[in-house]
Amino acid sequence: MAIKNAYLKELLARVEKRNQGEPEFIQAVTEVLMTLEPVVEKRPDLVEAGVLERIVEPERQIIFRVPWVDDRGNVQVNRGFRVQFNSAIGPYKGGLRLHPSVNLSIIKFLGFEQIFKNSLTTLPMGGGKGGSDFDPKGKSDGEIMRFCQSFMTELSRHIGADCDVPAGDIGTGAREIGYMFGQYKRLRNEFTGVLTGKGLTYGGSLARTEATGFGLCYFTEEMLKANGTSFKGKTVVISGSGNVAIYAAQKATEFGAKVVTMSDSNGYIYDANGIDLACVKQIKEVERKRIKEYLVYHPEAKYAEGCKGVWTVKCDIALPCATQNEIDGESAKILVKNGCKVVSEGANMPSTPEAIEVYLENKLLYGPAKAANAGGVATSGLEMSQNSQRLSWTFEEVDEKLHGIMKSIFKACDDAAKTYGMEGNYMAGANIAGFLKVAEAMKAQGCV
Ligand code: NDP
Ligand code: 2IT
Repeated sequence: MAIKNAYLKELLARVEKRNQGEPEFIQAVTEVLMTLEPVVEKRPDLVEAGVLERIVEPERQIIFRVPWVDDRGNVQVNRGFRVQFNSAIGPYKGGLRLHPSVNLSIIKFLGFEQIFKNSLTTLPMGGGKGGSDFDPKGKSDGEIMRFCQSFMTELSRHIGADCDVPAGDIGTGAREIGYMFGQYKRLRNEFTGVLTGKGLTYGGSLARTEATGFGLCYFTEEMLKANGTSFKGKTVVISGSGNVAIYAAQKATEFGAKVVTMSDSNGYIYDANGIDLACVKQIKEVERKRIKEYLVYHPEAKYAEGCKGVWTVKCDIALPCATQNEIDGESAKILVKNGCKVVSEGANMPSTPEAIEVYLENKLLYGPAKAANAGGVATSGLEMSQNSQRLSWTFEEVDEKLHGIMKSIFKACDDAAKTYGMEGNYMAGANIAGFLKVAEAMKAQGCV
């Protein structure tokens, strides 16, 4: 797929020139612009209002030094980021990624996608993302705490419950959010909902931990239902073994599927009997060990080094839940050859453009990340509502709201794809539906 519309082509060329050396960001923008062709043709008013030129440029980008002292008394320095991309429909909202691969390109691609994802949730949240190239692996609790405190010391100047509300992402879970929240409260002398994904004893929402994985399965079940099928009896391949992967595996299993793989950045496990999730939770959430440990509990399972091999396992449904560009064109072809009919994305941008081509050519049901993994941030939005009300809802209330939101996201994607002549292309549907709400808000608020 290439962009044909002259205006969009020229806009993309300008984005490429202005953001050289940022391949992930350019990849994310290219995909969105490509699918907006019919919108640009139907809505010259949005083009005239300069919405597209403005939406590809972050409102504000903050890059800062994060100094901290390790357990040996040595000074370490990391780089911190917060990209406040778009606030047309609400305060900036999006996670914080802690991973050695983090750079401006990665934070910008995530922040850009977050604009459309947050719009799809139906809740009033703008788009943002942040993080650091800090590697939490192998660090002591004390080191994690000192890093988080230093990171928040600078970040606290730029965020706030009505301005920008960060949350978790790769490498940032409840422990890290807790240390960051404590530091923010101490610095500002304010107990507010400035972060989501908080612990349940200090303002966190029930079901936030489960939300992204559960939401992914709720979205996928809707997509399957609309196409006359369901999770029941299907074999599912999942990558990753973190927050998203674990709760996707749990809900897919509850829906009657058999999950046979999970992975980490070292390799993957294959259990023909279906993954024992209690065991994965023990290894990952309690012991913080590698997925290979699964063999200690289940010697009959198989482990293979390298994470790409997970896509060679035969399945009906693939749920990538680890990281960006984890499925390339070659892996997509192997999935199709092995009979896979559905790819639904828990991770952000896990499929390369070549992989997406393969899905579309072979008429797979393809649930794009912006829609399929929006349950996490949607539940963060519900946490913000509870914090504002100073109330907390039951697990069942939050889960029911999440389920309703994921159904409405699927419907929005399906309807937009049909309205713009691309029935069944939920990627185009998600981009268009997410874009239109933000674009109307940007137009109404004038050139800001
Ligand atoms: P976690 O840190 O809990 O888990 C990440 C998992 O992915 C781990 O198993 C990790 O393995 C693996 N992984 C990370 N980076 C790589 C890599 N470069 N190569 C191979 N494997 C890798 O993160 P989450 O589960 O929260 O996030 C997973 C994905 O879901 C990300 O793309 C994130 O942006 C997205 N997402 C998360 C949401 C949330 O609410 N948490 C919401 C929406 C999307 P290892 O331990 O070896 O690093
Ligand atoms: O990518 C994502 O949507 C997240 N990491 C969750 C963001 C949030 O604010 O809950």
